Amino acid sequence: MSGVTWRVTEVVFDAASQHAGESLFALGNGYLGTRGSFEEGFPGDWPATFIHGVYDDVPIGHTELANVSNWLPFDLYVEGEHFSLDSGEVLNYQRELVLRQGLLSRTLRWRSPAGRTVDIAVERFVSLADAHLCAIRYQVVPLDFDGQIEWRAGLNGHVENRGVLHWDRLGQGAQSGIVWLRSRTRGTGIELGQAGRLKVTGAEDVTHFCLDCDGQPVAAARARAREGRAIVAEKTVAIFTSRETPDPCAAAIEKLQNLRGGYNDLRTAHLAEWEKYWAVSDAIIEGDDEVQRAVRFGLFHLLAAAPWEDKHVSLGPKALSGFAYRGHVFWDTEVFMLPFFTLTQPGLARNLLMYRYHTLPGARRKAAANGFAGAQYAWESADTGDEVTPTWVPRQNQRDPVRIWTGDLELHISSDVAFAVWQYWQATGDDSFMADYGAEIILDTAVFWSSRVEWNAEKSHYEITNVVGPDEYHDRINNNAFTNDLVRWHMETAQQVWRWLEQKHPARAAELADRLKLQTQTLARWAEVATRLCLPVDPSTGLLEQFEGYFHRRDVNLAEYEPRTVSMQALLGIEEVGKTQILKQPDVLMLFFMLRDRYDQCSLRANWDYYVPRTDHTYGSSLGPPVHALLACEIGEPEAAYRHFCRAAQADLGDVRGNTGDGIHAASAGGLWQAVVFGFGGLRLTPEGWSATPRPPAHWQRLAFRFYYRGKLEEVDWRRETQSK
Ligand code: IFM
Repeated sequence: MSGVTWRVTEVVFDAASQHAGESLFALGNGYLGTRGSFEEGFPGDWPATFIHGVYDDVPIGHTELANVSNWLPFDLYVEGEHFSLDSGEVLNYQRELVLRQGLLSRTLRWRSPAGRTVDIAVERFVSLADAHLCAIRYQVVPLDFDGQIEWRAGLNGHVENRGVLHWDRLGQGAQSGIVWLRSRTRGTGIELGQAGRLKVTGAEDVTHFCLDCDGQPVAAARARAREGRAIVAEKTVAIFTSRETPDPCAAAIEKLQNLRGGYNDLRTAHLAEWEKYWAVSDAIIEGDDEVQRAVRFGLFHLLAAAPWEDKHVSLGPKALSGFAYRGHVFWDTEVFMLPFFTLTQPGLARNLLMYRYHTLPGARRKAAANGFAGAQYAWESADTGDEVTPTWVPRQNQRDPVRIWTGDLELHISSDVAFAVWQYWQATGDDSFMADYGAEIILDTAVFWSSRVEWNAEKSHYEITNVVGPDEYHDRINNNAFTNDLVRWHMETAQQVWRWLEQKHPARAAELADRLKLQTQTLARWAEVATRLCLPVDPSTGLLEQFEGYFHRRDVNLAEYEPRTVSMQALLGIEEVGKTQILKQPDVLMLFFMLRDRYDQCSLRANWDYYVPRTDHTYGSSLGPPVHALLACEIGEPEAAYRHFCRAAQADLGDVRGNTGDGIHAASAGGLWQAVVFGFGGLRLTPEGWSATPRPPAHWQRLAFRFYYRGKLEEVDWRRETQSK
């Protein structure tokens, strides 16, 4: 049995927060993710299953992960009365996600409108041992009657992405107790095949039959149940797409036909895989159960969504748990989530980076379309790597749409990806990845920057104008300190990578030199850009100006707007907030987060003191709090560190921004881990080795985590009692 910090439990179902519950209780297995909707449905629910890479066209947002046919439907009829939480009487209720095991369960006692009482226990999982299998076990105990129990276990093709229909149904049917459904995405032509079957045990007189409802084939069973005796139904579903096999429906049917054993066997194999993940990836915090649970909750969702087979897909800001951001991939993955994978599951990190390698053609198309050389990564990326950020989006209750500039101008993404490649290489020592894939990413994005920077003859320096930095409250700005300094790092690093490649892998270097048109002058140019790129810094204090003219924007005392329940952007409006110094999320401080070793404490202090009071911490971006938590540890402000950390920990479990229903905040989850390990754990990785100087909050009794450094599994295990001896 797992303890309380491994469980997310709900003891009262509140229909008003059902969408948040669907996100919190989502399951995933690196291939697909399914929201925590109820098997029998509930009015207004948003059930969804997303499969990595199954994108389809959509207006405005270009493309989105298409919600696939729902494999959950499992309806119970008690003497003909349909069980649902909005009918009859719910006498007790508990829903629980066991993070350690990837199991979602519900136990409840229900009295039907006609007065029959049953105990219900439903458990489900999406198999981590076989990504194409999902299973549900449904137990019923009649408490005050003998009578007929019927289950209908369906595959529901009537699904949508919030009003957008993505599927053409190609066929459905039943054979030897297995029901199946075939469909195809309308724009991208990806075929989906699902097959399901139902098995009932613990009752006499069981009749299995199939129903052929339009778009919803159903495997059903009817049985006589006796008072006090448990009767159990098991639904097993297999899912494939044409991304893996030419005939996904045949593959799904075959998978079920060849399956040996039942629910318990599948469950055992599934649990064993989760054990393997946690053996390395867990971060242990003793003395603070709430925080421990939140950290594990975040890691669960990251692990649940990380692709372990597919090297052409990546993680969106909601992982596979919700509709928001349409499954597009942002810098959230490389900067916030990836370090967790790089250090604890390097194979998964490599897959995620391979997605960036495979989408280089899209990045090259973007650079070329903008008149630049090399590769310019999309701010929002999907299957091909082409830019899929919406350009104009409708505003609620307003006539005019709003222009979204991030796709055009949030350029730092190209260096964020390069940074993640470098970090991965430094931590793993995976030279073959670097030579075969990583170097090309770093070099071709450097080629892009070299053509993008502008020479200002008057000031005799390079600059980068008209950009958006991490703080999206300000757009179309010049010389964003974060972007410029990251580009400086990028130009320096590209030279290093190039020299390494020439020395260690000369054939590959020659091939890339030819293809990317790299010459001796290219390197000299990178060196020049690195030294002469402008960075607005006050040399006496180390204070960086977020962008040119930032200090002249209106300074606002955020305390004057308290208490509030919405972001400063919602309060002041997009245009007005842009005229102030208010930040949506750390921008200059992101430099200190990412390039910690390039700055000293004095300069961190100056920038911390300036920018923290001007940041919209609670209702700005969820990416901010973990960054502030980590930096507060660095600067020696334990109380602030813990305050920001708790804010990050509550992002979903407390539904701080009221948008957990749209999907969990995966970047915040990855940032939380970084705050634990690099912040409170004080882990530092250098080319010479690693060190850790833990500085946990005063009430933590233990902080322990594992990580791979250059192929070796390492451990930090700090305990308060050993410290005080
Ligand atoms: O990538 C982030 C960005 O930094 C802030 N807006 C939301 C995006 C997706 O999480």
